[in-house]
Amino acid sequence: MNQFIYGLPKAELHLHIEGTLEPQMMFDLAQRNHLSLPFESVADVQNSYHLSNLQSFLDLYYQGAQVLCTDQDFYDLTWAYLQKCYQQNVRHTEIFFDPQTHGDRGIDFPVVYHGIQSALQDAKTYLNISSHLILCFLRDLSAEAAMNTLEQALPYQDGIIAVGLDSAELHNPPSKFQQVFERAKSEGFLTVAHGGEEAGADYIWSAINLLQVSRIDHGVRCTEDPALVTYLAQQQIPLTVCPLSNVKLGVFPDINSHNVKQLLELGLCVTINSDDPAYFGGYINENYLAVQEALNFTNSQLIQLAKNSFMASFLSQAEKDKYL
Ligand code: ES4
Ligand code: ZN
Repeated sequence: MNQFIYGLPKAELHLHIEGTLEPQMMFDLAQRNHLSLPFESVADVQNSYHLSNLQSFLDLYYQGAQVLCTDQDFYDLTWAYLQKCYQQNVRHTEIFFDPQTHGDRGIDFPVVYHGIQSALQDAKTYLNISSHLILCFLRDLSAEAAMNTLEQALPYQDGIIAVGLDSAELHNPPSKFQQVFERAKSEGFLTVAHGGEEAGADYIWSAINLLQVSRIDHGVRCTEDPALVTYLAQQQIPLTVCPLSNVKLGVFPDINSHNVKQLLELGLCVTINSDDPAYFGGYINENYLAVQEALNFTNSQLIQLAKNSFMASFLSQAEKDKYL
């Protein structure tokens, strides 16, 4: 089974590049940038990861991201993730980045962008891995700050396919960003949004109706509203599900209770992804393996999940057809 999952060609559609910062790299980059960390050792970092909900994770994630300073740092971070993709037969990846996490501590947009983008270009050349970049707005910051970030991104639009919404979901509904997303769409960006992770089905509805998203990131709480499940199935609006993340952050009490198999069997276009693999205990194959062990997918269901990942991607139809 392990080999079967490893061998499947996959696309990853829900991956925060800052969430791939492994403790060893956190230490290396802190040293390179002459920054001190509140940890004694790599093991100490791992032991500090007591995650209980989204906010407890975000606090660690934003703290960790502070070691990322130069374009080389962003290159090294991204390149390490892309090597994982190569090892795990991820042929295409759509990566979120959070420019506000860096801009707010004086790291300018072009530094972040160029570091990530040059690793993506090298991955195409040397690893034959294709990619897209998705700019995420931090939804706990203001709509004005998001608009400002969008304006900073306009000169780099050729390399950014979509905008998304991440960070603390509760009390930060999609409606807060309706104008920003309208501007983004008018500039030619596609849209996605996290939804139905911490908050309920109403946030998924408003991401669809107010932000016209192409996909919902997470979306697992859609089952609280049968009419929404029917709509997602009919419209084949993809959900980018992240099983290990959901268990670590208490969205489900354990992996056996995860609803990803139920969603697949209800006819939804669900995909499996890793979210923040350095924090949640595994990259994409570990996510596939965890749900396979707990929920017993058939081989054809596993193939369906992998095909869904290409179908739900922002590749052109001709590029998708190579994998379907
Ligand atoms: C995130 Cl799991 C998750 N949810 C919301 N925002 C995020 N940013 C990074 N990981
Ligand atoms: Zn996420």
